[in-house]
Amino acid sequence: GGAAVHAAIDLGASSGRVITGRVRDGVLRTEEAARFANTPVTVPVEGGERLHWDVLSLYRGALEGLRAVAGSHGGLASVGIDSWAVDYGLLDADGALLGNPVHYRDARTEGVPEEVFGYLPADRMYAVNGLQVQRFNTVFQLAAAADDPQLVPLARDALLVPDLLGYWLTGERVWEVTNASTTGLVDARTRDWAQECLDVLEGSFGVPVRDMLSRLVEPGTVVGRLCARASVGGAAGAPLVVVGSHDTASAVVAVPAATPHFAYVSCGTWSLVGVELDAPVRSEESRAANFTNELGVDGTVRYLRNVMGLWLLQESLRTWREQSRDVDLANLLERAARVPALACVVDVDDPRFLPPGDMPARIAACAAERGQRPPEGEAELARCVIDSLALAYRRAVRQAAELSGRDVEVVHVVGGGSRNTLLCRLTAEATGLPVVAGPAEGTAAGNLLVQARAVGAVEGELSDLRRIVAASFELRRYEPQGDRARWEDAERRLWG
Ligand code: ADP
Ligand code: LRH
Repeated sequence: GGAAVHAAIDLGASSGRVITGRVRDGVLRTEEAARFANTPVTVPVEGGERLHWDVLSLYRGALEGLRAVAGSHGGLASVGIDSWAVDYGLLDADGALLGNPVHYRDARTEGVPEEVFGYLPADRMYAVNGLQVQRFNTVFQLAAAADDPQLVPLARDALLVPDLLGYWLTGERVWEVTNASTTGLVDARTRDWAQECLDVLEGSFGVPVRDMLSRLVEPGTVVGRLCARASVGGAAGAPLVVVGSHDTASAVVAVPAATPHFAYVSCGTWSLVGVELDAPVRSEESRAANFTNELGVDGTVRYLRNVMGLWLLQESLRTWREQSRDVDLANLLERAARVPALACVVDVDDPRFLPPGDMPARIAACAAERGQRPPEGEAELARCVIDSLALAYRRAVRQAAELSGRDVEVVHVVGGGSRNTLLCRLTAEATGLPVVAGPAEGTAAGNLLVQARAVGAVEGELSDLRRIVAASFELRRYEPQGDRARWEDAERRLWG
């Protein structure tokens, strides 16, 4: 009995999970019902290789989780789905999936932004979509795939990953707008399609993209009900709520801020660092700093920069494992905390770090290029990554505040990285601002609260949802202590 149970399907780059939640007396109680690996797969193609998401295994993990929670709760009040941004599946005329979605870290988009800017210059594009240039933005992926026989003429529809799963569960095809805003195809002011960007794909690349899009929907919309034929067991009939289906949009909903004067670090595989605004910033300075205007829940704009994130550490751990050195994360971080600070820093956003591969070797090479002694051993390497991340957060928080005119008094760290006490402590020191860490499952919390509100289980604005988050999770506060000047020195070492 009691409050209705909502289920969030949250697909992160490092794992997928099904998390249930119910709201009672202003408190959200969550429970992790299922967690499954998200392991990309590389396969050979003519003249090279391609990196794919294993989307069917993710769907299976989600289905198993849904069936289990619906069974134990006697049904579900609602379901919502979020995932990483930009990637899509293609459907044929029968609505069948064409191939496996390609991973944004695949090499096929190398050099493609420059090619697209030959038709629509970067400043014109930014004036419309307000998006930072990342070679994996959907607009560049579609341009890169223009000659792919699965795209033209076979594909009739494209759906972003959460909307693809939503289609399998309900039969409804939509484009959720926060996630759509990461594609490069949406106008950041109107929250509608950016005709100039669609034109360039159609006119210059021959990709009939308009035929492949469905209606844009705002978070909080019920798009359909889970069909029994999707093998969802007792979850059949539950409403599917379109939430902030971009994981970062859901994470920002769950920032437990008590004032508008906050910056956030949504800290997982990526670190998304920025502020929340009412309107996009499309100045030339903003474009030069590669800040992005992604759309948020309730008409907001997520003004942020992508920082390469804990990917650097994850991929180092994977590299070591491949070399038969199994390193435990908690132990590694303890050892890293004892390594002297800022001995070696790298620009974490160096594009060479984007693809999978030997990460410690790439980090060492970047350190050496700057005349630094490269990290030796695992603890020094981890320390270099964490110092370098804190340094990048310092710069991004300051630039977000300067470029948007928003005063920032506190930095909220949400996501798995909020559990990294060394990183949080150094972020406070580097930014000179208090850091509030948690919730670690912020994305799922934001997903659940937008569902709960859509079906009438809670009401209010973002500030009300944030009050619920603050009351529901244990948060840790880090005061800015230590020597700020050494961060200034390190910043000069990297960026002059
Ligand atoms: P994503 O959504 O991109 O899959 P998460 O938000 O789940 O990422 O964050 C995963 C990261 O969080 C891991 O790579 C790890 O660095 C960090 N993390 C998770 N748990 C802990 C922990 N107990 N201590 C330190 N770091 C942690
Ligand atoms: C984080 C994230 C980020 C995007 C990236 C592709 O998971 O959604 O916001 O830029 O993945």
